[in-house]
Amino acid sequence: MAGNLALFEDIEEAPRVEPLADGAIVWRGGARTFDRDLLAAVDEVTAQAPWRHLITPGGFRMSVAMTSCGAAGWVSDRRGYRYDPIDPDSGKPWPAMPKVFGELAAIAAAQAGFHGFDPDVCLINRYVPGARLTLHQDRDERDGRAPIVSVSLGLPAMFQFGGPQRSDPTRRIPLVHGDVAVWGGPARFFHHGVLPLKPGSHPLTGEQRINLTFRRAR
Ligand code: MD6
Ligand code: FE
Repeated sequence: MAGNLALFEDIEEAPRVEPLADGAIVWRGGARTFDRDLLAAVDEVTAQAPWRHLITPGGFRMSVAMTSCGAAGWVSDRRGYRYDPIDPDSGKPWPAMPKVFGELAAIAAAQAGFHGFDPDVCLINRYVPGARLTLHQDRDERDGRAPIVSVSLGLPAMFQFGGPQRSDPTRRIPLVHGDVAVWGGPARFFHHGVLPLKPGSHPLTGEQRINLTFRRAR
């Protein structure tokens, strides 16, 4: 019996789509077959545009480390948050978006009914235990008709998903390695966040969670 159970634990479930809200889904396991390629591509990006902890316009250091690739990256300074085509740390354009990134993002968006998604920017976040992202909206992108596609790799996280108002009730959705959340259409500007990451280790990423978020920003 124990042997049979051990065998079951090795069988991975097929990816499946879970509805979250009108315009929002979680595609469970959707990125799993790409995981090694995605993580190798993250290493290529961070070799050119290393992880950094942004300082919020209010002067706080973010617990999440961040970098970007594509036509612009997410930057923050005394002037506020914005998408910038130049990485302020290198003075050069951000690394190009790896091919596997764009392909996965388009497939994932289509699972939620957003066909032809062609992201121009990917923000890459690294969470270590304790790192979190407070409830916020993604509303600085030029094209709000395009969805946000968010890929989870490594350690599991508890995602918070609310509504159009900050005060709307939030749901807690566990996101594990390979899960892809998509929100667009009526859910495009819904509040969301990530609760403090719990300690742990993942075979592919070690003691961290990597999140890729794709958008049409410029
Ligand atoms: C997540 N990320 O890490 C969700 N938003 O699961 C985000 O909501 C996010 O990673 C704006 C910028 C970068 C992000
Ligand atoms: Fe966000």
